[in-house]
Amino acid sequence: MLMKPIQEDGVYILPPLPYSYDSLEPYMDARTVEIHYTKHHQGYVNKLNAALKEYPELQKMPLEELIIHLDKVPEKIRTAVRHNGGGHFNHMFFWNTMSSDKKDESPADDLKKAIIRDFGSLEEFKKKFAEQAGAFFGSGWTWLVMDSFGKLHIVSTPGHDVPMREGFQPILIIDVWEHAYYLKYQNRRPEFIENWWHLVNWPVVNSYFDRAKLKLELN
Ligand code: MN3
Repeated sequence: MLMKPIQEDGVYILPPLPYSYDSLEPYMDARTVEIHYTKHHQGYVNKLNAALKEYPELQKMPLEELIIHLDKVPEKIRTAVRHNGGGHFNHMFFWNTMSSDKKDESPADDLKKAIIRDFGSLEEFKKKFAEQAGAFFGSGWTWLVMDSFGKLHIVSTPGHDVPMREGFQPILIIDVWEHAYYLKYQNRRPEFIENWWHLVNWPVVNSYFDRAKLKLELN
């Protein structure tokens, strides 16, 4: 089951991971997944809750709205919400777009057509995506996104920033913070990215592509 924001009495809880810690082996090792999920991701959820503690009206806002419309968040907690709300959202998106069912599928026809239209070929897209993710300086994320005209782009965001603030809809994401790969790959981020392709959950990515079109009313 896909991860989505879950709250109990306004307090966010870490949703269950859609697979076991060891199920992304050998491309992503169990120890990395466990620490990433139980320490890093949990940490963002905890800090988001701490920031929202005194603001029941913000606890009621959908998480995505909260991190897009940071102007609605009081300045006192804005940075904390940006970092930790984004951290929670981005990690759920990341876990959801990977699968333990490593069949090496490819995108469904509609998405594949859009990728070929905007990047030339699936291979060229993968190459550009890997290059951008590999070259991104510091901690952040690389995304496949859709703009308001339906065109696909590869963008990177620092920290836990989200592309929706620039009007893009997210389709695919990779975590390029060192904590995502350091135990297994050390400084070899390009190797991590190359192996991560084996984990991409294309059926879910296809559903995010469809969702993006719906949100942008392009259907
Ligand atoms: Mn991470």
